[in-house]
Amino acid sequence: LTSYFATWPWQHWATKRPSAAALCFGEQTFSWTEVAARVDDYAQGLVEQGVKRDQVIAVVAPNSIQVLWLILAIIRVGARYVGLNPRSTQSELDQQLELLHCDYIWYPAKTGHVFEQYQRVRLLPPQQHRLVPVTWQPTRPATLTLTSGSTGQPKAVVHSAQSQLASAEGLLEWMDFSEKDSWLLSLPLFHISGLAIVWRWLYRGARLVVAETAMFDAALAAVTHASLVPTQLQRLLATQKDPDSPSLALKEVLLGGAVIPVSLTDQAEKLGINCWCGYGLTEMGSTVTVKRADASAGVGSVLPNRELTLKDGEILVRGKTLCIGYYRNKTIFPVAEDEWFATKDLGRWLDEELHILGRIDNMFISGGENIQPEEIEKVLLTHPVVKQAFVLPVDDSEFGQRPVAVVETDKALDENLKKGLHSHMEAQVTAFRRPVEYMPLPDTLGGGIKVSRKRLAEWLKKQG
Ligand code: 4YB
Repeated sequence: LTSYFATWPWQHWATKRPSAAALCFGEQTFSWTEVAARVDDYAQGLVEQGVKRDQVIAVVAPNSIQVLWLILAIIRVGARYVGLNPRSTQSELDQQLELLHCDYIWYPAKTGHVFEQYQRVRLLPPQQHRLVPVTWQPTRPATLTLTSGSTGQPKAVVHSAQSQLASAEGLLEWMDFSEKDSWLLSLPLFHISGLAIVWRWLYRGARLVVAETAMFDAALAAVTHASLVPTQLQRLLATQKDPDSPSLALKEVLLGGAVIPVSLTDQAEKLGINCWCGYGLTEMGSTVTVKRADASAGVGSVLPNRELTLKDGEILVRGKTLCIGYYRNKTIFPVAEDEWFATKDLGRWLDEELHILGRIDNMFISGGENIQPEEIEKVLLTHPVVKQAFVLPVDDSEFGQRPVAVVETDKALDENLKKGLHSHMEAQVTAFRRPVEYMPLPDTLGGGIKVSRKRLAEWLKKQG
């Protein structure tokens, strides 16, 4: 195994380009020397609080510069970082923390949650100056990332620095990201898409921009690079219609996590933003396939350091970016039975590019016919007012199950629009696949980085 750096990546850059700007937070800029010094300080602070190698530290917080310092310091002491979504309910967090058996927890002063059983750590400067006795070992477990899958049962995916640097290396062979460029920390550090930004920054020795929520839009206009889920890009394009909005420095946007409508990338490209359409997953350290946006709805071809094959329509993946395993009961279990990891995603090659057809476990049966919800969602998304669309089954005495559409629209979803949507579908979708009803996506379920189908289904059940 080749290793990317001979020492901690921040130490490498502190030696190579000590005064280059590495990290920007509001008005503050840290050079690589300053980043390396801070990480060592906070790492020493963790050691003084009792943190040891291989221990697990859970962080329940939205993105902030503190969370970034914590992640780097945790890795520096040979411990393991796991981020939890602070918008989860108490019972979800309790379930996740139980799975993780974490040794310590960090959360901001203001929290709506209770974490009585867990010992709290702080981000403290060291009391004594002594170097943390852990050397750079790129293959040791460094981060745990929760992924819920379809069942909603969380799994903790373990990655090493090596697997995530391999992910960064492959992507940056295709996508330009120079030392002078800045990538906004535009996705949560408790999700693989946010962590992947940190590893690309470390791999390249470029600039990372961390913004408070209130400054997010301004920061997004000022950086050169960002990773966005399609709904974030949609929001950005909407703000650009305001003549007072700041002009964009944004050159490259990496999209992923959900279906990326061609109409969306068309609009962004017209504003001069180079859009990259990706398909990725937590187990592979984010992006697996990618392409520059074009007229087709595919997700491009396989990046270096990854391999992909189809088996009975299912996407299987492997390679240097594959995680070490799943963490439970204080043990790391392998993710793949035979070296290939089965994604549960259905895919197809069309003109040398991968197309994602949907998830195997979203499929349902209506009157004896298979229905793949994503197929219907794709058609809904071609309607000009539809911004997000989800098709879910509802129980039906005659058909077993029938499709219902939950949509986010530009205009109010009144009877008129419902009729419009129905005729849009009538023209393109066979009768048994057409939604029997259209409902507005509730605000409480539409935010965040990914809409949970499990939560949507629970909400739908309550609607009667
Ligand atoms: C898709 C999909 C697609 C994933 N079409 N379904 O750095 C990045 O690659 C990045 C940049 C911007 C936004 C997101 C990312 C990601 O990492 C996304 C990775 C991700 O979503 N991981 S996940 O474990 O939470 O979910 C994986 C699942 O998401 C896949 O198994 C697919 O079902 C789905 N998905 N990209 C359609 N382009």
